[in-house]
Amino acid sequence: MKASAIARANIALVKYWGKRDEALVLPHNSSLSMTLDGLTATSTVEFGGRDQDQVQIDGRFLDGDDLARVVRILDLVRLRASLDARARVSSRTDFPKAAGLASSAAGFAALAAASAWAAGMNLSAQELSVLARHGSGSACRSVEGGFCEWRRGERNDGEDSFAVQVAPPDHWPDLRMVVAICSSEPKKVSSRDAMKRCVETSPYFAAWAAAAEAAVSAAREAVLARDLVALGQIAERNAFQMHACALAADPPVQYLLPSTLAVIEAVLTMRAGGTPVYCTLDAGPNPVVLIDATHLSRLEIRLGGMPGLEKLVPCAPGGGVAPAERAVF
Ligand code: 2P0
Repeated sequence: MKASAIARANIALVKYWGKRDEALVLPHNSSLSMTLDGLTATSTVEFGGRDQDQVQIDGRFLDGDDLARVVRILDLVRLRASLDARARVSSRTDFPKAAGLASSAAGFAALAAASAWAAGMNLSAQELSVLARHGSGSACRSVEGGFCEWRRGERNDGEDSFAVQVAPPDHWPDLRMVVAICSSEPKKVSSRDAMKRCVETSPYFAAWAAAAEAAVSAAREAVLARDLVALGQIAERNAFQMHACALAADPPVQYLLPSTLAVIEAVLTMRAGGTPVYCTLDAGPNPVVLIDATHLSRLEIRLGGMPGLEKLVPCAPGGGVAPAERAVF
């Protein structure tokens, strides 16, 4: 009744931003992401031997809403496995949380797999993706490696809302997503609250969702063709559209720092100078730069020493959830 899983973060090239059903975590639009080879979360789950669920992340015991999100996954697993036992859960992440990096995606993908395996269930990738989605929307895209498309689905019960792999990691091994860490402080407004505010108040929300839905098939074709120029244009435009939608919310959702804009400016300048380089930006101040591995050192030189830029974290395409070699406990 004990199992451990490792999963990796993903960064969206076409973003998920806005829920049509908050309880079931169903998105308004489909999205497409790359699973990263670094930035991992490991989760160990053990059922039995206690009278209530106990959950730790990086040594901290969860309570309130954070605990409820994990218990929701455990409850779904217990229901499906006809299991009554409470669980001990402990997860460990190797990157800064709540800094615009998708730690919840890796964490909930690892949790979904570890809890299903600990309950003795051998679920398909699709079933794990649905399960992970209940914890955090973007987690459904970290179940598989490489390039994944989360299809929004049409059903009210969410059973057709899961991610599928578009291409495995070795399809495009030279693509890099370079996380430019401008701040590793927790963000002021969570993605969950920010996207809710956008759905409810941004006059641009409908336009955002329609444009993002249309961008997914174009992004899929660009991934399959390994076309960095096409993919970069789609991803960059999509990220700016998401932030435009967020800035137009009431009150505005503003994640950008001066150093965020400086990195974006540097990327635009490099591109004007002939280097194929693009950026995307999640719900936080840390731009993620898309570039081919052969041009990585050029980027590092260009951004090196930039005020306010803490660190560059280059990531290649990574794998999906897998049994962890070392348990957290
Ligand atoms: C994404 N983000 O597609 C987008 C882009 C942030 C910006 O998915 O409320 O932590 O738990 O479903 O998955 C972050 O949102 O939100 C996210 P919930 P989640 O990666």
